[in-house]
Amino acid sequence: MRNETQHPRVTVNAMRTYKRIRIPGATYFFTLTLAERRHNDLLVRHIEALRTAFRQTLADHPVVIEAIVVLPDHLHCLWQLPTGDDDFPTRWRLIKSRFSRQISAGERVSSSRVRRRERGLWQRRYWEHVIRDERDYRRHLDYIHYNPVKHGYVDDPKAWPFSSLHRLIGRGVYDSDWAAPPDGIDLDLD
Ligand code: NI
Repeated sequence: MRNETQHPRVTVNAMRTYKRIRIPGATYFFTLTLAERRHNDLLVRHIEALRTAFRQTLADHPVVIEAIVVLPDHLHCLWQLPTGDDDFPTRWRLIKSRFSRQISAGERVSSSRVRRRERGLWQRRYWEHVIRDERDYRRHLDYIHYNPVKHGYVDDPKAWPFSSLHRLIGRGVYDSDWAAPPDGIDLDLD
């Protein structure tokens, strides 16, 4: 995974065939994607299962979710990790498996099939990026909230229900008429 940050406390952990840069207390942008993307709307169809997986995981391993958008087959979010904590891989592993287990349980399939689906529902790899500065933060914030328009689901970002845009408009981070991508959205991240 590519990361352009420079930081004195960087530790690089070898994970299988690639490396992740882990910085305690940093803010990260993540993209997680289902393995099967064609005609797959599992994440929004089972949004309550996804919320439960997040809630259970973050209860024991808190993060500040600065922003999030859930699309039918992938999600993007910005997390701020607690001071001294760099363990996002554990959090994502738990969220992914807890979501998968709820879906599998609901579909009453054989236990071997459940195990296969639990492994295979999500892409094993995910994208992470350490936020470098305010400008980088804002770019990724806007990227997240514009994403439902980028992917063609809605014309107005506010029309997408599974997004933190509404919450951030409420807090005054965005104007209530925010709709068009400002100059900053030049990211090509899916
Ligand atoms: Ni996307």
